[in-house]
Amino acid sequence: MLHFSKLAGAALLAASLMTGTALAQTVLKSSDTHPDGYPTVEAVKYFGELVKERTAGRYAVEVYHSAQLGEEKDTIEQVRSGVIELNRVSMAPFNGTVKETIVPALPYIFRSEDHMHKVMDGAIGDQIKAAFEPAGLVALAFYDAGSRSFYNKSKPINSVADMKGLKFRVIQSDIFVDMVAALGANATPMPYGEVYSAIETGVIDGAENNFPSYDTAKHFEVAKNFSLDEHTILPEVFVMNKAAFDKLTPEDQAIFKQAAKDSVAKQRELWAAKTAESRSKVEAAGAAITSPDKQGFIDAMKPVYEKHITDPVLKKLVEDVQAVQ
Ligand code: GTR
Repeated sequence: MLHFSKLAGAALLAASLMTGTALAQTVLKSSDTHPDGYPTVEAVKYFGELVKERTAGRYAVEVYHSAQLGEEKDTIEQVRSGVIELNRVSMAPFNGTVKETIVPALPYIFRSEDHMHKVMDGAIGDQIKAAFEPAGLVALAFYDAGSRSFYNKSKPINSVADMKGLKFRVIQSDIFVDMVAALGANATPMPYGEVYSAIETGVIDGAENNFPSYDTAKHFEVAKNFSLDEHTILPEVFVMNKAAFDKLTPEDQAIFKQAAKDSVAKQRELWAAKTAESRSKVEAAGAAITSPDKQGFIDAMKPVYEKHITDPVLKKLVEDVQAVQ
Protein backbone atom coordinates (compact mmCIF):
# COMPACT_ATOMS: atom_id res chain seq x y z
CA MET A 1 0.00 0.00 0.00
CA LEU A 2 2.74 2.34 1.07
CA HIS A 3 4.76 1.39 -1.98
CA PHE A 4 1.77 2.06 -4.27
CA SER A 5 1.02 5.52 -2.87
CA LYS A 6 4.69 6.50 -3.23
CA LEU A 7 4.61 5.51 -6.85
CA ALA A 8 1.33 7.31 -7.43
CA GLY A 9 2.76 10.40 -5.79
CA ALA A 10 5.80 10.33 -8.05
CA ALA A 11 3.58 9.93 -11.09
CA LEU A 12 1.42 12.85 -10.02
CA LEU A 13 4.45 15.04 -9.50
CA ALA A 14 5.79 14.16 -12.94
CA ALA A 15 2.39 14.86 -14.50
CA SER A 16 2.06 18.24 -12.83
CA LEU A 17 5.58 19.18 -13.94
CA MET A 18 4.56 18.45 -17.50
CA THR A 19 1.38 20.55 -17.41
CA GLY A 20 3.45 23.67 -17.00
CA THR A 21 1.83 24.86 -13.78
CA ALA A 22 4.63 23.42 -11.66
CA LEU A 23 7.40 24.54 -14.01
CA ALA A 24 9.91 27.03 -12.67
CA GLN A 25 7.66 29.97 -13.38
CA THR A 26 8.22 33.65 -12.79
CA VAL A 27 5.01 35.43 -11.89
CA LEU A 28 5.08 39.14 -12.69
CA LYS A 29 2.85 41.51 -10.73
CA SER A 30 0.92 44.21 -12.55
CA SER A 31 -1.16 47.01 -11.05
CA ASP A 32 -4.27 48.79 -12.28
CA THR A 33 -6.49 51.31 -10.53
CA HIS A 34 -9.58 50.10 -12.42
CA PRO A 35 -11.92 47.24 -11.48
CA ASP A 36 -11.83 43.76 -12.94
CA GLY A 37 -13.37 43.71 -16.41
CA TYR A 38 -12.23 47.26 -17.31
CA PRO A 39 -10.60 47.33 -20.79
CA THR A 40 -7.08 48.05 -19.48
CA VAL A 41 -7.31 45.25 -16.88
CA GLU A 42 -8.50 42.81 -19.53
CA ALA A 43 -5.80 43.90 -21.98
CA VAL A 44 -3.02 43.24 -19.46
CA LYS A 45 -4.57 39.86 -18.62
CA TYR A 46 -4.56 39.07 -22.34
CA PHE A 47 -0.90 40.17 -22.54
CA GLY A 48 -0.20 37.74 -19.67
CA GLU A 49 -1.94 34.86 -21.46
CA LEU A 50 0.07 35.49 -24.61
CA VAL A 51 3.33 35.68 -22.67
CA LYS A 52 2.53 32.47 -20.81
CA GLU A 53 1.66 30.65 -24.01
CA ARG A 54 4.65 31.93 -25.98
CA THR A 55 7.18 31.21 -23.20
CA ALA A 56 5.72 27.73 -22.61
CA GLY A 57 4.64 28.77 -19.13
CA ARG A 58 7.98 30.18 -17.95
CA TYR A 59 6.36 33.57 -17.31
CA ALA A 60 2.91 34.48 -16.06
CA VAL A 61 1.27 37.79 -15.12
CA GLU A 62 -0.97 38.46 -12.16
CA VAL A 63 -3.08 41.61 -12.43
CA TYR A 64 -3.89 43.40 -9.16
CA HIS A 65 -6.88 45.48 -10.23
CA SER A 66 -9.02 47.96 -8.24
CA ALA A 67 -5.98 49.78 -6.79
CA GLN A 68 -5.19 46.77 -4.56
CA LEU A 69 -1.52 47.80 -4.62
CA GLY A 70 -2.25 51.49 -4.07
CA GLU A 71 -3.06 54.68 -5.95
CA GLU A 72 -1.32 55.40 -9.25
CA LYS A 73 1.44 57.65 -7.89
CA ASP A 74 2.46 54.98 -5.37
CA THR A 75 2.37 52.13 -7.85
CA ILE A 76 4.54 54.16 -10.23
CA GLU A 77 7.20 54.26 -7.49
CA GLN A 78 6.73 50.50 -6.97
CA VAL A 79 7.34 49.67 -10.62
CA ARG A 80 10.28 52.06 -10.89
CA SER A 81 11.98 50.45 -7.88
CA GLY A 82 11.10 46.90 -8.95
CA VAL A 83 8.71 46.04 -6.09
CA ILE A 84 6.29 45.16 -8.91
CA GLU A 85 7.36 44.38 -12.47
CA LEU A 86 4.46 45.83 -14.49
CA ASN A 87 1.97 48.69 -14.27
CA ARG A 88 -0.83 50.16 -16.36
CA VAL A 89 -1.32 53.85 -15.64
CA SER A 90 -2.23 57.15 -17.21
CA MET A 91 0.67 59.14 -18.66
CA ALA A 92 -0.34 62.31 -16.79
CA PRO A 93 1.35 61.33 -13.49
CA PHE A 94 4.60 60.96 -15.49
CA ASN A 95 4.54 64.58 -16.69
CA GLY A 96 6.99 65.64 -13.97
CA THR A 97 9.47 62.77 -14.53
CA VAL A 98 9.31 61.94 -18.25
CA LYS A 99 9.03 65.34 -19.93
CA GLU A 100 8.06 63.92 -23.34
CA THR A 101 4.76 62.70 -21.82
CA ILE A 102 3.73 66.36 -21.46
CA VAL A 103 3.07 66.58 -25.20
CA PRO A 104 0.25 63.97 -25.47
CA ALA A 105 -1.19 65.39 -22.22
CA LEU A 106 -1.58 68.89 -23.71
CA PRO A 107 -5.16 70.04 -24.12
CA TYR A 108 -6.41 69.77 -27.69
CA ILE A 109 -3.04 68.65 -29.07
CA PHE A 110 -4.81 65.83 -30.91
CA ARG A 111 -7.52 66.69 -33.43
CA SER A 112 -9.22 63.30 -33.01
CA GLU A 113 -8.65 59.80 -31.66
CA ASP A 114 -7.59 58.84 -35.15
CA HIS A 115 -4.90 61.56 -35.11
CA MET A 116 -3.74 60.33 -31.69
CA HIS A 117 -3.44 56.75 -33.01
CA LYS A 118 -1.42 57.87 -36.04
CA VAL A 119 0.97 59.81 -33.78
CA MET A 120 1.35 57.26 -31.00
CA ASP A 121 1.59 54.23 -33.34
CA GLY A 122 4.40 55.89 -35.32
CA ALA A 123 7.87 57.37 -34.81
CA ILE A 124 6.66 59.98 -32.29
CA GLY A 125 5.15 57.25 -30.14
CA ASP A 126 8.48 55.41 -30.27
CA GLN A 127 10.31 58.57 -29.18
CA ILE A 128 7.94 58.96 -26.21
CA LYS A 129 8.34 55.27 -25.32
CA ALA A 130 12.14 55.57 -25.36
CA ALA A 131 11.94 58.55 -22.98
CA PHE A 132 10.72 56.22 -20.20
CA GLU A 133 14.05 54.35 -20.07
CA PRO A 134 16.02 56.91 -18.00
CA ALA A 135 13.16 56.68 -15.46
CA GLY A 136 13.93 52.96 -15.10
CA LEU A 137 11.00 51.80 -17.21
CA VAL A 138 10.30 50.16 -20.54
CA ALA A 139 7.06 51.46 -22.07
CA LEU A 140 5.54 48.34 -23.65
CA ALA A 141 2.30 49.77 -25.03
CA PHE A 142 -0.08 52.70 -25.22
CA TYR A 143 -3.74 51.92 -24.61
CA ASP A 144 -6.83 53.97 -25.48
CA ALA A 145 -8.44 56.18 -22.85
CA GLY A 146 -10.80 58.10 -25.14
CA SER A 147 -11.11 61.77 -24.27
CA ARG A 148 -11.37 63.46 -20.89
CA SER A 149 -14.15 65.96 -20.17
CA PHE A 150 -15.36 67.90 -17.13
CA TYR A 151 -18.31 66.89 -14.97
CA ASN A 152 -19.73 68.54 -11.89
CA LYS A 153 -22.59 68.51 -9.41
CA SER A 154 -23.43 72.23 -9.58
CA LYS A 155 -24.51 73.25 -13.08
CA PRO A 156 -24.44 72.43 -16.79
CA ILE A 157 -21.41 73.77 -18.67
CA ASN A 158 -22.09 75.28 -22.08
CA SER A 159 -19.14 77.63 -22.40
CA VAL A 160 -15.87 78.53 -20.68
CA ALA A 161 -17.73 81.25 -18.73
CA ASP A 162 -19.74 78.54 -16.94
CA MET A 163 -16.52 77.05 -15.54
CA LYS A 164 -15.78 80.15 -13.46
CA GLY A 165 -15.18 79.46 -9.78
CA LEU A 166 -15.92 75.73 -9.90
CA LYS A 167 -13.58 73.37 -8.10
CA PHE A 168 -12.40 70.28 -9.98
CA ARG A 169 -10.30 67.32 -9.01
CA VAL A 170 -7.64 66.79 -11.64
CA ILE A 171 -5.23 63.95 -12.24
CA GLN A 172 -1.84 64.60 -10.60
CA SER A 173 -0.08 66.74 -13.21
CA ASP A 174 0.76 70.46 -13.42
CA ILE A 175 -0.56 70.57 -16.98
CA PHE A 176 -4.03 69.72 -15.71
CA VAL A 177 -3.79 72.21 -12.83
CA ASP A 178 -2.84 75.01 -15.23
CA MET A 179 -5.47 73.97 -17.76
CA VAL A 180 -8.23 74.34 -15.17
CA ALA A 181 -6.83 77.69 -14.01
CA ALA A 182 -6.80 78.90 -17.63
CA LEU A 183 -10.54 78.14 -17.74
CA GLY A 184 -11.20 80.31 -14.68
CA ALA A 185 -11.84 77.34 -12.37
CA ASN A 186 -9.85 75.83 -9.48
CA ALA A 187 -7.98 72.55 -9.59
CA THR A 188 -7.24 70.16 -6.75
CA PRO A 189 -5.02 67.23 -7.69
CA MET A 190 -5.95 64.17 -5.63
CA PRO A 191 -5.78 60.37 -5.95
CA TYR A 192 -8.53 58.76 -8.02
CA GLY A 193 -9.88 56.72 -5.13
CA GLU A 194 -10.74 59.85 -3.12
CA VAL A 195 -12.77 61.63 -5.80
CA TYR A 196 -16.21 60.10 -5.19
CA SER A 197 -16.43 61.13 -1.55
CA ALA A 198 -14.81 64.52 -2.23
CA ILE A 199 -17.63 65.30 -4.69
CA GLU A 200 -20.28 63.80 -2.45
CA THR A 201 -19.22 65.87 0.57
CA GLY A 202 -18.80 69.02 -1.54
CA VAL A 203 -15.03 69.42 -1.07
CA ILE A 204 -15.00 69.73 -4.87
CA ASP A 205 -17.74 70.33 -7.45
CA GLY A 206 -16.53 67.70 -9.87
CA ALA A 207 -13.71 66.10 -11.79
CA GLU A 208 -12.72 65.21 -15.35
CA ASN A 209 -12.49 61.86 -17.06
CA ASN A 210 -13.74 59.61 -19.86
CA PHE A 211 -17.12 57.77 -19.88
CA PRO A 212 -15.82 54.38 -18.68
CA SER A 213 -14.12 55.95 -15.63
CA TYR A 214 -17.07 58.27 -14.91
CA ASP A 215 -19.22 55.14 -14.95
CA THR A 216 -17.11 52.52 -13.14
CA ALA A 217 -15.88 54.90 -10.40
CA LYS A 218 -19.57 55.86 -9.98
CA HIS A 219 -18.83 59.59 -10.22
CA PHE A 220 -22.03 59.93 -12.30
CA GLU A 221 -24.02 59.27 -9.14
CA VAL A 222 -22.70 62.44 -7.49
CA ALA A 223 -21.88 64.73 -10.46
CA LYS A 224 -24.64 64.64 -13.06
CA ASN A 225 -23.59 67.49 -15.38
CA PHE A 226 -21.18 66.06 -17.95
CA SER A 227 -19.84 68.57 -20.50
CA LEU A 228 -18.32 66.94 -23.53
CA ASP A 229 -15.46 69.43 -23.95
CA GLU A 230 -12.94 66.61 -24.69
CA HIS A 231 -9.95 68.57 -23.45
CA THR A 232 -7.43 65.73 -23.75
CA ILE A 233 -7.11 62.52 -25.75
CA LEU A 234 -4.33 61.18 -23.56
CA PRO A 235 -3.55 57.47 -23.92
CA GLU A 236 -2.60 55.16 -21.08
CA VAL A 237 0.81 53.53 -20.81
CA PHE A 238 1.72 49.95 -19.88
CA VAL A 239 5.21 49.89 -18.37
CA MET A 240 7.71 47.32 -17.17
CA ASN A 241 10.54 47.74 -14.68
CA LYS A 242 13.65 48.13 -16.85
CA ALA A 243 15.91 45.89 -14.75
CA ALA A 244 13.30 43.11 -14.95
CA PHE A 245 13.03 43.58 -18.72
CA ASP A 246 16.83 43.60 -19.14
CA LYS A 247 17.04 40.26 -17.31
CA LEU A 248 14.97 38.57 -20.04
CA THR A 249 16.75 36.81 -22.90
CA PRO A 250 16.55 38.69 -26.23
CA GLU A 251 14.03 36.06 -27.41
CA ASP A 252 11.82 36.61 -24.38
CA GLN A 253 12.12 40.40 -24.74
CA ALA A 254 10.79 40.03 -28.28
CA ILE A 255 7.94 37.85 -26.98
CA PHE A 256 7.00 40.47 -24.34
CA LYS A 257 7.08 43.29 -26.90
CA GLN A 258 4.98 41.39 -29.42
CA ALA A 259 2.46 40.31 -26.77
CA ALA A 260 2.12 43.96 -25.67
CA LYS A 261 1.59 44.99 -29.28
CA ASP A 262 -1.05 42.28 -29.73
CA SER A 263 -2.82 43.41 -26.56
CA VAL A 264 -3.26 46.92 -28.01
CA ALA A 265 -5.63 45.73 -30.74
CA LYS A 266 -7.62 43.82 -28.14
CA GLN A 267 -7.77 46.83 -25.79
CA ARG A 268 -8.99 49.17 -28.55
CA GLU A 269 -11.87 46.86 -29.35
CA LEU A 270 -12.82 46.53 -25.69
CA TRP A 271 -12.45 50.28 -25.22
CA ALA A 272 -14.83 51.23 -28.02
CA ALA A 273 -17.47 48.84 -26.70
CA LYS A 274 -17.06 49.98 -23.09
CA THR A 275 -17.29 53.67 -24.01
CA ALA A 276 -20.63 53.15 -25.76
CA GLU A 277 -21.93 50.96 -22.91
CA SER A 278 -20.87 53.41 -20.19
CA ARG A 279 -22.32 56.40 -22.01
CA SER A 280 -25.76 54.78 -22.30
CA LYS A 281 -25.59 53.58 -18.72
CA VAL A 282 -24.85 57.02 -17.23
CA GLU A 283 -27.46 58.69 -19.44
CA ALA A 284 -30.07 56.17 -18.34
CA ALA A 285 -29.06 56.93 -14.75
CA GLY A 286 -29.76 60.64 -15.23
CA ALA A 287 -26.45 62.17 -16.31
CA ALA A 288 -27.07 65.24 -18.48
CA ILE A 289 -24.53 65.59 -21.29
CA THR A 290 -23.92 69.02 -22.81
CA SER A 291 -21.75 69.85 -25.83
CA PRO A 292 -20.09 73.13 -24.89
CA ASP A 293 -18.59 75.59 -27.34
CA LYS A 294 -15.28 73.78 -27.85
CA GLN A 295 -13.50 76.61 -29.66
CA GLY A 296 -13.73 78.72 -26.51
CA PHE A 297 -11.95 75.96 -24.56
CA ILE A 298 -9.30 75.58 -27.27
CA ASP A 299 -8.62 79.34 -27.36
CA ALA A 300 -8.24 79.47 -23.57
CA MET A 301 -5.34 76.96 -23.64
CA LYS A 302 -2.67 79.32 -25.02
CA PRO A 303 -1.10 80.05 -21.59
CA VAL A 304 -0.75 76.32 -20.89
CA TYR A 305 1.31 75.85 -24.07
CA GLU A 306 3.32 79.01 -23.38
CA LYS A 307 4.22 77.91 -19.86
CA HIS A 308 4.98 74.23 -20.48
CA ILE A 309 6.39 74.16 -24.01
CA THR A 310 9.64 76.12 -23.68
CA ASP A 311 12.14 73.26 -23.97
CA PRO A 312 13.35 72.84 -27.62
CA VAL A 313 12.76 69.07 -27.54
CA LEU A 314 9.13 69.60 -26.55
CA LYS A 315 8.65 72.46 -29.03
CA LYS A 316 9.80 70.21 -31.84
CA LEU A 317 7.63 67.36 -30.59
CA VAL A 318 4.53 69.60 -30.57
CA GLU A 319 5.28 70.69 -34.15
CA ASP A 320 5.83 67.08 -35.21
CA VAL A 321 2.52 66.01 -33.66
CA GLN A 322 0.65 68.87 -35.32
CA ALA A 323 2.21 67.98 -38.69
CA VAL A 324 0.85 64.41 -38.62
CA GLN A 325 -2.16 64.29 -40.92
C1 GTR B 1 -8.49 57.19 -15.84
C2 GTR B 1 -7.22 56.42 -16.08
C3 GTR B 1 -6.64 55.97 -14.78
C4 GTR B 1 -6.49 57.13 -13.80
C5 GTR B 1 -7.74 57.95 -13.72
C6 GTR B 1 -7.56 59.23 -12.90
O1 GTR B 1 -9.02 57.63 -17.07
O2 GTR B 1 -7.51 55.27 -16.85
O3 GTR B 1 -5.41 55.32 -15.02
O4 GTR B 1 -5.39 57.92 -14.19
O5 GTR B 1 -8.21 58.30 -15.02
O6 GTR B 1 -8.15 60.24 -13.27
O7 GTR B 1 -6.85 59.19 -11.89
